Amino acid sequence: MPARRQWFAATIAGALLLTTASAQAVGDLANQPPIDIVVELGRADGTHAFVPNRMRFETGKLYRLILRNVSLDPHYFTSDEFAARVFTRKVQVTQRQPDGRTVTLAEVKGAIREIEVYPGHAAEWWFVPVATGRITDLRCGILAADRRTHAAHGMTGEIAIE
Ligand SMILES: [Cu+2]
Repeated sequence: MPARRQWFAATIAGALLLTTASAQAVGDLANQPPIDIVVELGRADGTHAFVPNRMRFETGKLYRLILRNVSLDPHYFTSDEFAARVFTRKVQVTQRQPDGRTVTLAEVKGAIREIEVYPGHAAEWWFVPVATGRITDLRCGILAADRRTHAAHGMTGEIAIE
């Protein structure tokens, strides 16, 4: 390739790279395709737990945290530390149809601190983490039959935002 043409090709490649880089830098962070994370609330055998009870997120990425209650008890997903470190785009209340499709019943916008999901149902928390930290206050505060909280029965969790 002649030197002049090589220079031209390199300049075009450089310009394309620059365009791509700046497009990523100024993009709307809440409008990127979401990364799906599923957390089950409670177990089918009646154990009070978050499954998994350790989560990891990265700042700047959009997540769709699917909270699925697979038990016969209502459960909370409560974490003040987590709520303080994310930008919430929306929360969607969803319902599985008999044909397997999931439809959205409601969309809630604004700052969210906790979500309660009823037995057999699910909610989706769409958010972008904006601050890092190791979060240890994830819990479910619902009282069990023995008047102790689900958290006291082990329904707690840890979240890392990196
Ligand atoms: Cu619970």
